[in-house]
Parts: sequence; C-alpha cells; structure tokens
Amino acid sequence: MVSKYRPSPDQQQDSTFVIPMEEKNRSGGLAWSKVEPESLGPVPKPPILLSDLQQKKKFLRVLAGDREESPPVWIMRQAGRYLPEYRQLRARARSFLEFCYSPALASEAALQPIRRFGFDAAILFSDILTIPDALGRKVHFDEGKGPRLAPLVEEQNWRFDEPTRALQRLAPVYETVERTRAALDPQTALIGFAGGPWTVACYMLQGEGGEKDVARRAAYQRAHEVDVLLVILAETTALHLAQQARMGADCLQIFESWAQGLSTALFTRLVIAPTRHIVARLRALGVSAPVIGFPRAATETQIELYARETGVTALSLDTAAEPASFRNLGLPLQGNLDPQLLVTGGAPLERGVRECLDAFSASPHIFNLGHGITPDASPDNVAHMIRLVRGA
Ligand code: 1CP
Repeated sequence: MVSKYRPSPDQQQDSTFVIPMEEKNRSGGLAWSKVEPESLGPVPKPPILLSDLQQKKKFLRVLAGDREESPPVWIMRQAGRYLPEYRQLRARARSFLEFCYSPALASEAALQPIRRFGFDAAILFSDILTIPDALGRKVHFDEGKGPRLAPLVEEQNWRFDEPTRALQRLAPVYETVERTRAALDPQTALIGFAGGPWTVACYMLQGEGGEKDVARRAAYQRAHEVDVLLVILAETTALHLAQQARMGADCLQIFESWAQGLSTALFTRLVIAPTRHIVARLRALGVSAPVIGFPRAATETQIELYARETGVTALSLDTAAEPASFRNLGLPLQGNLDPQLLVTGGAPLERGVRECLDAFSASPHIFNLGHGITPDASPDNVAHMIRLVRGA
C-alpha cells in the first residue's frame, strides 16, 4: 500500500504541522507540497487495554473484541431534527455553524438523546464541514437544502489556511467534547468524529451534496491538486481527532459517506490512502482510542481492502452490506438496520431488528443503523428499537 504523505521525524513527535514547502503557488496562497509515494508497513494497532473506568462501558468492551449478551446501541445522527427538543434548542442560534460552535448548545444537543433513550454512546454534536470552514472555506447551511460552499473547481488557485491555525478556530468544538464528557455517566461512551477526507473534499470541490460528478472529474483532471487537498484534509483531520481524544472522546468515527461509485483504483487513492494517513498519524501522536471506519456503500472488495489497509479498529456497515461477508476480518462490526424502519415502525421494524441481531451474532457487534436517522423518523420507534435490542 502506498501512502502519499511522509511526515518529517519532528512532525511525528509533536502535534504542530507545516505543509512541506516546495513551490509557492503563484497567487501567494498555499504552497503545494510534493507528495512522494512511499511504502509503509501495516499501521500499528495498539492493543486495547481497558482501564477499570473504561471496562464499565459496554461500547468500549465490544470495540476491544468482547461479544455481549445484548449489543451496545447508538444510532448515527441520534441528535437532530427528528427530536422536538432538538428543534427547540436549535432555534436559539441564528445559523447551524453558530450552533455547532456554541459549546453550551452543542453539548446539550448531544445529551438530549442520551437522556431520552439511554443509548450506550453519545456522539459529539458538530459537523464534518467544520473542517473546511476552519481551513478558511466559507460554509453555509441553507434551511432545508443542506450545505453550500464556493466550489473549488471554479477557482484557479486553491487557498487554505494552515492546519494549525484551522485547529485554533475549532477550539469551541473541543470545549463541547469536554462539557459533554463531564455530563455523561461512566457507563456511556463518547464518540468523537470527522468526515473522511474524500467525503469532505466532495463538498469542497462540488460545493454541495447530491451528485459527485464534478468532484470525481476533478480527481482525474486536477489530480495533483486533489491529492494535495486530501493530504491537507487528512492531516487536519488527524489533529482534529487527536484533540477530541485528548479532551475526552473514548472512540473516534470517520464518516466516509461518499465512498460509493468509485473504481477500486480511485477508492484506493482517494479513500484508503488518506484514511490510512489519519490512523497512522493518530497512532504516531500517541492516541490509542479505537477508530470506527464507515466507508458507506463501497463495494464488498473495497470495504475489505479498507479494513485491511487503513488500520481502523472496527467497521461500520451500511444497510446493503452483508455482515457475514466481513466476519472473517476479525473486527468488531457496527450496523446496519435500515433507517427507514424507524419511519415505518410496527412489524417491519421488529423483523428488521431481529434479522440484524442474527446477522451480526458471529462478531463483536455494535447495534446501529446503516446510515443516519431521517428527520421524519418517530422517537417512539427509536425507543421501541432499543427495547427490542436489549430484549426488554
Ligand atoms: O439545522 C440543522 O439542524 C441541520 C441538520 C444537521 C445536523 C443535526 C446537519 C447539517 N448536521 C448535523 C449534525 C451532525 N452531522 C452530526 C452530529 C449529530 C449526531 O450524529 O447525533 C454528525 C455526526 C454529522 C455528520 C455529517 N454531516 C455527515 C456524515 C454522516 C452522514 O449522514 O452521512 C455528513 C455527510 C454531513 C453533512 C451535512 N451536514 C448537515 C446536513 C444536512 C448534511 C448532509 C447533506 C447531504 O446529504 O449532502
């Protein structure tokens, strides 16, 4: 496996980072680094040795390889618009990003689903697009339309702020981690997260969600710049995740929500290499927290490659993935109930939960959805799902 980035020895020692200067971009913006392919050995997998305090968390025991009588449960996007208390809280900030950068509001949003449902893990309330925002690319959330950014592909020279400066802007996020951790009981784990570099790059290149045609074209036509963008994102993301772990996140999840539709050659270059960089960098920084990778809707072969090459601790599977196909990897698996079942409820939900529990029974399993809960889902169905998972 080839990594596109080689940190200098002193960068491995401390958490500061300077993008290697090769040539100044003519506009005086970011200097592109020359990225040399390099063969690396396997990414180190620190043994998961749980302290007495960590042993109390079922979620962490499963990530360490235990199989439990009933799996720990949380759901992607568990804090959010399907909860009336979230909608009420959200109305207290003018913009979505302002909400994300208000530690009191964001930590309250993360705690709401824990109070209501008693999930085994809370997830930091933030967004994957705080990274481009911190790098100096303005991010705007249109009500009901999702995120909007100025598309990079329309610009000649791509400029970003330095990753170290970017991280300073994210200080409120780390305060949110700290506040959330302090309010959780010892049984409940806290998950930190970031977007996968390719997923974040898709929003930056394309300027919005939806089709990823523009982003994929850029990966061919402006290959060097896209590779450097991914290096910058991978490095910033690694530092961002390391800081979340230092402030109290027990586990880190990488959301690669736009991993689908890539040839295996592109998947290796755009998804595996940067993810591998993140995990290797975290380990070099002394962060031993388990990392859950979520390469959503990639092919079976690609997910297997991802599991073997990136050094992730556990795999989150989307609804279409067959747990049996990944059993032999020997990793804890997370997933993968269809989020639509939390809209339908009733017998289909009951059957879905049973089938999901059976399908994952041969692996250490974290019960979750195959993707995020949708705003039209019913909180009553969530409560029912948890009762079914816990056999109550
Ligand atoms: O005003 C609002 O309330 C906006 C809705 C919203 C929320 C609640 C957005 C905008 N982001 C979030 C929070 C969020 N986003 C969390 C923390 C809450 C929790 O999980 O409990 C997390 C983990 C995310 C991660 C995220 N953001 C992903 C990866 C997961 C996934 O769903 O694929 C992605 C792709 C985003 C981008 C994003 N941010 C917001 C929206 C509506 C979107 C998706 C837009 C699209 O589909 O293109």
